[in-house]
Order: sequence, then C-alpha cells, then structure tokens
Amino acid sequence: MDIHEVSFHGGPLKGELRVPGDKSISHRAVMLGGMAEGTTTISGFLAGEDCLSTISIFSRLGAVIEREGTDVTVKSPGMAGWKSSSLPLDAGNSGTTARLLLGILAGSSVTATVTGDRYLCKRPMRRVTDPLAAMGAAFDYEGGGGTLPLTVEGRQLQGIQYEMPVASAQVKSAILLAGVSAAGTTTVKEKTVSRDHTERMLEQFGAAVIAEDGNVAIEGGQRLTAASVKVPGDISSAAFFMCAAAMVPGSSVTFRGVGLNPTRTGIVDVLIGMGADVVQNPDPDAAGEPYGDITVSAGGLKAVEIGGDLIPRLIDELPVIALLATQAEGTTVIRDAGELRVKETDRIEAVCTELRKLGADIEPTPDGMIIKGPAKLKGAVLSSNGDHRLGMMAAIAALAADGPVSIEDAGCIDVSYPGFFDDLQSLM
Ligand code: SPQ
Repeated sequence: MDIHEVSFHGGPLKGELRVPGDKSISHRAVMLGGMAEGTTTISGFLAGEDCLSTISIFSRLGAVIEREGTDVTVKSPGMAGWKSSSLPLDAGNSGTTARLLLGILAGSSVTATVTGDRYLCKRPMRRVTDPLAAMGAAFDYEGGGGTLPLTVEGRQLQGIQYEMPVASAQVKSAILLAGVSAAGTTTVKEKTVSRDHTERMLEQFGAAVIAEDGNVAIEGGQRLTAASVKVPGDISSAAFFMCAAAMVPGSSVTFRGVGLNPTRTGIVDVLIGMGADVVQNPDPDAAGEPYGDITVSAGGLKAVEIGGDLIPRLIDELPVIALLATQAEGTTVIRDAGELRVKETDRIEAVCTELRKLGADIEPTPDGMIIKGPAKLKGAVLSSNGDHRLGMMAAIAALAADGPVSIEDAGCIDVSYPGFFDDLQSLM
C-alpha cells in the first residue's frame, strides 16, 4: 500500500504555482487530433495517468503520437484510416476517456472493446450508450448492466435532438463527437450548462458548432483539420491549493496560466462568497480557452450555500470545498450534487467518512452534504479510496489538522496531478 504522510508545522503558505495542464482539455486535444487528418501539436499537455490512457488508445487506433514532457504531436491518417483493435482499449481510471471514446467510435469504421480499471468498470455508461444507440450505434454490453467492458461496432449514425437528463459534459461531448460523423444535424439541449471544452475545441479543429439558448448543434460530415492546441493549467488541480491558501491564516498564493473558462470557475465564486480574497488577471491574448493568473489570499471564512447552476461549474472541486467548509463559521449546505455519487468513488459518502476521521461535523444527504464549522481537526490516517481528488483533499486537510495526516493509496493522485506533493512542499 502506497502511504504518504503530510505534516504541517503552521505558518502561512506563500509563493507561486504553475499547475499541470487541464485534464479535460488534454484528453480532447489528443482525441480531436486523432480524428483529424494531419499533424496536431499540443503544448502544456497533462502527463497524468488518465491522459496517458487516452494517448495509448489513440495510438492503438492508428495515430502516431509522440510526447516530450508536456509537448505532444499527434500524426493521424484521420478516422477513415483507423484500424480495429483486437485487444481491448483500456481507459484506466478515466471516465472522460471511456465516454468520449464511445461517442467517437460509434460513428467510425472500427470495432473495439472499451474497458477500464475496477473503479471505472462500476461507473454508469448507459448515459452515453442510450443516446448513441438512438443515433444507430451498435453496442455489445458484455455484462448487461450498462458498465464497461463493452464492445462498439462503428457504423453510419443519424443525427438526433437530445435533451440531457443530467448536466454532464461527458454525455454532451460523446453525442457531439458522434455527431461529427453522423448524417444530418445533432443537437444537445442542456438545462444547466456544463463545461464547453469540446465545443470550443471542435471549432479550433475547423468544425462549425452552433451554441444558443442552451442548445449545442453540429452538422454531420464536417472534416476536422489538424490544429495547434495550447492547454492552460487545470483550475480543478489549482483548486486544492486555492482552498489551502484561503484556509491557512496569512497565506497568499498566485497561480500562473490557469484556465479561466467560465464553465469551470465556480470555485472562484465560492472562495469569494466564503470570504477569501481573490484577484484574477485574465490574459488578454488568450484565444480558444481563456486563462490567466489568480491570486488567492486567506480571509475569515464563512459558510455558504452551494447548488443549482453552480454545481457543474465546480463539480470536481466539491471534495476540497467540503474540507474548506469545515473551517468556515456556520453551516455550509451543498445540494443538487447527486452526480458526486457516480464519480471515481461515491464522493459524498467517501468525503464524509474521511473528514469525520479528522473530527469534522459533516453529514451526507442524498444529493450533497451539510457541514458545520469551524471544527478543530486532528491528525489521522485517511484513505484516498482510490480516488485522486479524495487523496488530494486528505493532503490539504493536514494543513488544518493539529497532527500529521497519512494518506493510504496516495499513488492515485498521479491520475490528474503528478508532482502534487512537490508543489505542496514548495508552498510550505
Ligand atoms: O474523467 P473522470 O474520471 O470522469 O474525471 C472527473 C474528475 O474528477 O477528474 C470526474 F470523476 O472529472 C470529469 C467531470 O466530473 C471530467 C469531465 C470532462 O472532462 O468532460 C466532466 C465531468 O464529468 P461529467 O460526468 O459531469 O460529465
């Protein structure tokens, strides 16, 4: 078992960080680079385990992908030149890889089996396979339960109009990416806007995407052209240290070149609402994906209510926000976040179980959590539950505890943030 201990001897966190590249954007850059004929270049790529799974799958399909650190080159014959894979395509721990891939493969000319690790093989896939089947996709559900592994046999799809039952960028993206090769128009209707990286990147690769009044539409049969993609820092990774800076008295940390896409910046709204001092400096030259610098300084923290349209804008940040709420004055209520139950782990139960080990006053609800603060936290042994975001939350919790925090199975943090502990050390 891979155990990591974090001891904090007090004192403010100070300094600057350039967090690794955005995970969602890194996946999409490799995928669209694989779909487009020609050479795509990616800078700032996240070399975390999830995105490396995406690289290995698209290499298997027929793209030649070279990586030197955070620079990636994808040379692809385009979808028409892809080959079927006799071996399963292993998405590892990555829900994004599996779900977007199913959408892409459904309209391709290849047959392949998609699988993942024991966590991913429990996550629901019908949310993508049902709408894709309505477009004409052919799946063989080996287990019958709508989970991986499942085999997809690519075929000509027909565009659909699909109203999303849950706010999910992965579902929206899978349908839109299937829509690229479908006949006619594919339209996705969202009640609550989820991250829009796929739409932005399709445009960067030359496809016309129309987004208006909560509808996103793409005309089938468009050819993607290879592009040059710059990946900004991942705000979901920065969020751990933003919350740390907000929580440890006297702290001030600046994050350089971090993504500021408004569909992802719910964490900034929450930090400001809780009383932290946040200064944003967007880069005026940013095209495609907005990015810039953010400085977060500690402030007297107060409880907030988090729900509704804000949830998709900070869904992955909720574990560390729950930790922050343990240090805020009053009762923080998180609602409308039932999606947390189907992530790498059930993040509602796991967050409550782990934070209680430290002495936090936190209760799960069907779609969120109720947290009473401020609570004096003590050192303890926590488990990541095999979930990178839980592992990082546990490490940041050490900064509010009066003893060391040990994190069991800390290696899973490499899924999204290789170098996390070095960055933490650099601020202490
Ligand atoms: O890829 P994966 O494993 O699903 O990653 C997570 C994460 O915490 O890193 C969720 F577990 O992020 C998702 C996010 O929750 C990444 C994502 C995307 O890139 O499109 C969208 C969100 O998921 P969803 O289900 O709301 O579409």
